[in-house]
Amino acid sequence: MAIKTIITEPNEILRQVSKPVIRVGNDERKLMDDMLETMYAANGIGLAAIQIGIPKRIIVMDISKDGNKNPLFFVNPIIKNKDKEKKTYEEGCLSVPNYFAEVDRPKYCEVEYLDYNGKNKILKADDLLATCIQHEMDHLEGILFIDYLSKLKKTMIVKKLSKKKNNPDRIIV
Ligand code: GNR
Ligand code: NI
Repeated sequence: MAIKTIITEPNEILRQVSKPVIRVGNDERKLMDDMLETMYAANGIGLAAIQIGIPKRIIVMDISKDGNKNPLFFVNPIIKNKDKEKKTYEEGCLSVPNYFAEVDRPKYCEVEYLDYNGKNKILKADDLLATCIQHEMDHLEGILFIDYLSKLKKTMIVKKLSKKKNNPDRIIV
Protein backbone atom coordinates (compact mmCIF):
# COMPACT_ATOMS: atom_id res chain seq x y z
CA MET A 1 0.00 0.00 0.00
CA ALA A 2 1.11 3.54 -0.61
CA ILE A 3 0.00 7.03 0.30
CA LYS A 4 -0.58 9.13 -2.83
CA THR A 5 -0.67 12.90 -3.26
CA ILE A 6 -4.19 14.36 -3.26
CA ILE A 7 -4.78 16.88 -6.05
CA THR A 8 -6.27 20.19 -4.90
CA GLU A 9 -8.19 23.03 -6.56
CA PRO A 10 -7.53 24.72 -8.88
CA ASN A 11 -6.50 21.80 -11.13
CA GLU A 12 -8.11 20.78 -14.42
CA ILE A 13 -7.59 17.09 -13.60
CA LEU A 14 -10.38 17.37 -11.02
CA ARG A 15 -12.73 18.42 -13.86
CA GLN A 16 -12.22 15.24 -15.90
CA VAL A 17 -15.11 12.80 -16.24
CA SER A 18 -13.87 9.42 -14.97
CA LYS A 19 -14.13 6.28 -17.14
CA PRO A 20 -16.01 3.09 -16.22
CA VAL A 21 -13.94 0.14 -15.03
CA ILE A 22 -14.19 -2.83 -17.42
CA ARG A 23 -13.24 -5.50 -14.89
CA VAL A 24 -12.31 -5.39 -11.19
CA GLY A 25 -8.87 -7.04 -11.22
CA ASN A 26 -5.71 -6.88 -9.15
CA ASP A 27 -4.69 -3.46 -10.53
CA GLU A 28 -8.03 -2.02 -9.42
CA ARG A 29 -7.74 -3.65 -5.97
CA LYS A 30 -4.23 -2.24 -5.57
CA LEU A 31 -5.59 1.20 -6.51
CA MET A 32 -8.43 0.82 -3.95
CA ASP A 33 -5.88 -0.17 -1.25
CA ASP A 34 -3.76 2.90 -2.02
CA MET A 35 -6.83 5.16 -2.08
CA LEU A 36 -7.98 3.84 1.31
CA GLU A 37 -4.56 4.36 2.87
CA THR A 38 -4.37 7.87 1.36
CA MET A 39 -7.87 8.70 2.65
CA TYR A 40 -7.11 7.48 6.19
CA ALA A 41 -3.81 9.37 6.24
CA ALA A 42 -5.65 12.57 5.29
CA ASN A 43 -8.43 11.95 7.87
CA GLY A 44 -11.08 11.92 5.15
CA ILE A 45 -14.28 9.87 5.04
CA GLY A 46 -14.26 9.36 1.26
CA LEU A 47 -11.97 9.57 -1.76
CA ALA A 48 -12.53 9.29 -5.51
CA ALA A 49 -9.73 7.97 -7.76
CA ILE A 50 -9.56 11.24 -9.71
CA GLN A 51 -8.41 12.97 -6.50
CA ILE A 52 -5.13 11.05 -6.86
CA GLY A 53 -5.12 11.66 -10.60
CA ILE A 54 -6.66 8.38 -11.84
CA PRO A 55 -9.77 8.94 -14.01
CA LYS A 56 -11.52 5.66 -13.12
CA ARG A 57 -15.01 5.37 -11.63
CA ILE A 58 -13.77 4.12 -8.24
CA ILE A 59 -14.61 5.46 -4.76
CA VAL A 60 -13.50 4.43 -1.28
CA MET A 61 -15.31 5.52 1.88
CA ASP A 62 -15.31 4.95 5.61
CA ILE A 63 -17.72 6.97 7.73
CA SER A 64 -17.19 4.92 10.90
CA LYS A 65 -15.88 6.64 14.04
CA ASP A 66 -12.20 6.01 14.88
CA GLY A 67 -11.43 2.59 16.24
CA ASN A 68 -13.87 0.45 14.27
CA LYS A 69 -12.86 0.67 10.62
CA ASN A 70 -15.53 -0.08 8.04
CA PRO A 71 -14.09 0.53 4.56
CA LEU A 72 -16.51 0.61 1.63
CA PHE A 73 -15.46 0.27 -2.02
CA PHE A 74 -17.59 1.38 -4.97
CA VAL A 75 -16.75 0.64 -8.60
CA ASN A 76 -18.96 2.06 -11.41
CA PRO A 77 -21.61 3.32 -8.95
CA ILE A 78 -25.04 4.32 -10.26
CA ILE A 79 -27.75 6.11 -8.26
CA LYS A 80 -30.92 4.07 -8.67
CA ASN A 81 -33.29 6.03 -6.51
CA LYS A 82 -33.12 9.24 -4.60
CA ASP A 83 -35.31 11.07 -2.17
CA LYS A 84 -37.08 14.33 -2.98
CA GLU A 85 -36.45 15.26 0.64
CA LYS A 86 -33.18 17.16 1.05
CA LYS A 87 -30.74 17.27 3.93
CA THR A 88 -28.14 19.96 4.59
CA TYR A 89 -24.63 19.00 5.65
CA GLU A 90 -21.56 21.07 6.18
CA GLU A 91 -19.27 19.57 3.56
CA GLY A 92 -15.56 19.63 3.12
CA CYS A 93 -13.33 18.09 0.46
CA LEU A 94 -9.75 16.86 0.56
CA SER A 95 -9.31 18.61 -2.82
CA VAL A 96 -10.58 21.91 -1.33
CA PRO A 97 -8.56 21.86 1.90
CA ASN A 98 -9.75 23.84 4.93
CA TYR A 99 -12.96 25.21 3.38
CA PHE A 100 -16.38 24.08 4.57
CA ALA A 101 -19.87 25.02 3.45
CA GLU A 102 -23.44 23.80 3.73
CA VAL A 103 -24.76 21.83 0.75
CA ASP A 104 -28.28 20.40 0.22
CA ARG A 105 -28.55 16.91 -1.24
CA PRO A 106 -31.19 14.15 -1.29
CA LYS A 107 -31.42 12.71 2.24
CA TYR A 108 -31.71 9.13 0.96
CA CYS A 109 -30.47 7.26 -2.11
CA GLU A 110 -29.90 3.75 -3.41
CA VAL A 111 -26.65 2.99 -5.19
CA GLU A 112 -25.80 0.01 -7.38
CA TYR A 113 -22.11 -0.76 -7.79
CA LEU A 114 -19.38 -3.41 -7.93
CA ASP A 115 -17.54 -4.10 -4.68
CA TYR A 116 -13.83 -4.84 -3.99
CA ASN A 117 -14.28 -8.33 -5.45
CA GLY A 118 -16.26 -7.20 -8.49
CA LYS A 119 -19.53 -8.43 -7.02
CA ASN A 120 -22.73 -6.53 -7.88
CA LYS A 121 -24.26 -4.82 -4.83
CA ILE A 122 -26.94 -2.35 -3.84
CA LEU A 123 -26.55 0.04 -0.91
CA LYS A 124 -29.43 1.92 0.69
CA ALA A 125 -27.90 5.06 2.17
CA ASP A 126 -29.21 7.96 4.17
CA ASP A 127 -27.92 11.00 6.05
CA LEU A 128 -24.11 11.26 6.13
CA LEU A 129 -23.63 8.07 4.10
CA ALA A 130 -25.99 9.37 1.38
CA THR A 131 -24.31 12.79 1.40
CA CYS A 132 -20.84 11.29 1.15
CA ILE A 133 -21.65 8.88 -1.69
CA GLN A 134 -23.25 11.73 -3.65
CA HIS A 135 -20.23 13.99 -2.98
CA GLU A 136 -17.92 11.22 -4.23
CA MET A 137 -20.07 10.48 -7.28
CA ASP A 138 -19.88 14.16 -8.20
CA HIS A 139 -16.08 13.77 -8.36
CA LEU A 140 -16.59 11.08 -11.05
CA GLU A 141 -18.32 13.78 -13.15
CA GLY A 142 -15.70 16.45 -12.44
CA ILE A 143 -17.97 18.28 -9.98
CA LEU A 144 -16.83 19.75 -6.64
CA PHE A 145 -19.03 20.90 -3.72
CA ILE A 146 -17.91 24.50 -4.28
CA ASP A 147 -19.75 24.37 -7.64
CA TYR A 148 -23.01 24.55 -5.62
CA LEU A 149 -22.03 27.75 -3.81
CA SER A 150 -22.60 31.30 -5.01
CA LYS A 151 -20.18 32.48 -7.68
CA LEU A 152 -18.75 34.95 -5.15
CA LYS A 153 -17.98 32.30 -2.52
CA LYS A 154 -16.60 29.88 -5.09
CA THR A 155 -14.33 32.48 -6.68
CA MET A 156 -13.07 33.56 -3.27
CA ILE A 157 -12.19 29.98 -2.29
CA VAL A 158 -10.44 29.14 -5.59
CA LYS A 159 -8.49 32.40 -5.45
CA LYS A 160 -7.35 31.76 -1.87
CA LEU A 161 -6.39 28.17 -2.68
CA SER A 162 -4.40 29.20 -5.74
CA LYS A 163 -2.38 31.62 -3.61
CA LYS A 164 -1.32 28.79 -1.28
CA LYS A 165 -0.61 31.10 1.68
CA ASN A 166 -0.80 29.55 5.15
CA ASN A 167 -4.51 29.26 5.42
CA PRO A 168 -6.11 29.09 8.83
CA ASP A 169 -7.28 25.66 9.93
CA ARG A 170 -10.96 25.79 9.19
CA ILE A 171 -12.89 28.32 7.13
CA ILE A 172 -16.69 28.07 6.98
CA VAL A 173 -18.16 30.09 4.12
O1 GNR B 1 -13.54 13.90 4.28
C1 GNR B 1 -14.56 14.34 3.74
N1 GNR B 1 -15.59 14.78 4.53
C2 GNR B 1 -16.84 15.11 4.04
C3 GNR B 1 -17.72 15.78 4.89
C4 GNR B 1 -18.98 16.10 4.47
C5 GNR B 1 -19.39 15.77 3.21
C6 GNR B 1 -18.53 15.12 2.33
C7 GNR B 1 -17.27 14.78 2.76
S1 GNR B 1 -16.20 13.94 1.68
C8 GNR B 1 -14.63 14.45 2.27
C9 GNR B 1 -13.52 13.69 1.59
C10 GNR B 1 -13.51 14.01 0.13
O2 GNR B 1 -13.09 15.05 -0.33
N2 GNR B 1 -14.01 13.14 -0.68
O3 GNR B 1 -14.07 13.37 -2.00
NI1 NI C 1 -14.24 15.52 -2.17
